[in-house]
Amino acid sequence: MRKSKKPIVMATWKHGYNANLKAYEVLHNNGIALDAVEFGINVTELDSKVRTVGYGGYTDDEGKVTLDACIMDHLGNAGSVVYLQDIKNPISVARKVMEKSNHVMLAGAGAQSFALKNGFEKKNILYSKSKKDWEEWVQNKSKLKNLINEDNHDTITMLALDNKGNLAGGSSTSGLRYKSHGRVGDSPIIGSGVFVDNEIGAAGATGQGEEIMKTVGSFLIIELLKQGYHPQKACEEAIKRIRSKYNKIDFQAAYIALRIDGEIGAAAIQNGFSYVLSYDNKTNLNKVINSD
Ligand code: SD4
Repeated sequence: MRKSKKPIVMATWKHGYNANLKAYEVLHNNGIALDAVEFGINVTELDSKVRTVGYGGYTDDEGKVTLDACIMDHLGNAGSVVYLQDIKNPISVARKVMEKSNHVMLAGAGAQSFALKNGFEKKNILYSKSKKDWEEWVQNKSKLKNLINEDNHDTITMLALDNKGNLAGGSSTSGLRYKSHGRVGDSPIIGSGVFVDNEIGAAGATGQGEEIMKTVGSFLIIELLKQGYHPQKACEEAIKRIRSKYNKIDFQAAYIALRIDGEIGAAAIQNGFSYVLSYDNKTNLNKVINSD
């Protein structure tokens, strides 16, 4: 398949806008897709207004912020951290795991100790508002509904294609709000949260991680692209695999996909999902309407 040599970046949710601007700037200056993904996602991780990524993220049910992230490059290399505490930029730690260790995934205290040995600083990432929100939630748990909008779902997942025709993808999250202590979602799982195959494309997810993991959604999309599906149809099919298991669905899950020729796709279980696309020096927020 012909490779697009025009830089493209896609990211989930509207907060992906600033992340995309950064990533696109990297690509525009002849940077590589991997840097674009890392530096773009860093923007969201450091923004305390984004409540389910990095600093500012909601806590788990015990009042702790635990972060998950993964990154994958055009050679099929991958790095991931799960249940990482007190480090502001999990996507950068994931990249270090990929580049400086013999492993793909590091968890918890081990991931943190690896980060500290590799130049990251230990910081309190429990934002005052997140602490207050958790304290209120503990007092009145029943009030929290399973929200399906960006107040609850806003993991950043980003896919980038650079001007050499190389792809990269990454994801970073504090996971579902008030998740069980110790719970890990799809976002740091290679093949579920993100998958990159430089022969054909990249795909990534956001939403209810349990459902994405059970269907290995991002890898599925890449396999469908290999079978000839357009990225839009591949995302829709991956959503169908989740939807077909339930009569009634009260959670959100969504996918984005980017093929090496520049074709894209996005699909979601519920209305309300949006993604940001940067291409041809333009950056736009796009709403995805559930086609059912
Ligand atoms: C998770 N997939 O931890 C993440 C949550 C998410 O938008 O994407 N929210 O399950």
